Amino acid sequence: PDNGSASLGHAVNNVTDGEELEMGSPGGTVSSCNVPTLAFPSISTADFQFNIEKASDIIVEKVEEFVKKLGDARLVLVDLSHKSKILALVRIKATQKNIDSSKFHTFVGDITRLSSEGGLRCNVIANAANWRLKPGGGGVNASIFSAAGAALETATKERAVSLTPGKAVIVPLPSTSPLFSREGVTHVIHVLGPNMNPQRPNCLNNDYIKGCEILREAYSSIFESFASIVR
Ligand code: AR6
Repeated sequence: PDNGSASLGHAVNNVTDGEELEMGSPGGTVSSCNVPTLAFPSISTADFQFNIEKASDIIVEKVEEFVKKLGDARLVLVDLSHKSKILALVRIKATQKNIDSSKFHTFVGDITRLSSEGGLRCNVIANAANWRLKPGGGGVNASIFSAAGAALETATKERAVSLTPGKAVIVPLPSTSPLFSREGVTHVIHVLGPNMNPQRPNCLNNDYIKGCEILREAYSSIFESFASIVR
C-alpha cells in the first residue's frame, strides 16, 4: 500500500491532558505540534452488536501493545455521545492499566469533524466498514463515505473490492476530498470487524471465541496500518 510519509506535516492540536475532551471543550489544554494521530471508532459494538465489556478489554489490550511501538504517534478512540458506554469502559480500564495518557485518550465527537468542530487534528481515521466496502449502511461507515465524497469511493475501489473479517485496507485520500481539505485527513483505514448481528452477513451466532479473535485481529490490522503510514 501507498503510505506516503509526506502526510505527516500537519499541525496537530495536541491534547496534552489525556482526559476525555468534549467537542470544543474550553478546558482542554491545546498546543500545536506535528504529532501523527489515528482516530478510530469502537469496531463492531453498534450495528454489529458485539458485547461492549469484551470489546473494551480488547481495545485496551491492543492499545497497550501498540502505543509502545508507535513512537510519538497517538491513538484516539472516538464516539459520538457523552453517554457512550464503550468510551467510559475504555477510560476506566486504560487508567487501571496505566496507559500513557499522552499517547492514548478518548474523545467525544463526530469522526468526520474532529478538526473543524473538535479542534483535534487527526491525519488518519479508521472506519468500521462492511465486507463490500460500500458507502451507506448507517453508522460510522455512512458518515465517513458521505463526508469524504466520491473521491473516497473511487480511491477505495482502486485498493480493494471486499474485506474479510479482521482485515484492513489503507486508502490514501485524494486532496479533493473535503475530509482532506477541511479536516486534514490523509488516509482512511477501512476494517471489517466481527459481526454478531443476525441481520448482517457472516454472523458469528454469539461465538465469542471466534469473535474476540477477529476483533483482536481487526485492531492489530488498524494499528499496523497506521504504523506503516507513519513510518
Ligand atoms: N463519529 C464517531 N463515532 C461514530 C460515528 C461518527 N460519525 N458514527 C457511529 N459512531 P457502527 P459496527 C460509533 O455501527 O458496529 C455499518 O452499517 C458508534 O457509536 O458504525 O462495526 C457498516 O456498513 C459505535 O461506537 O459499526 C457495517 O455493515 C462505533 O462507531 C456495520 O455498520 C461503531 O458503530 C458495522 O457495524
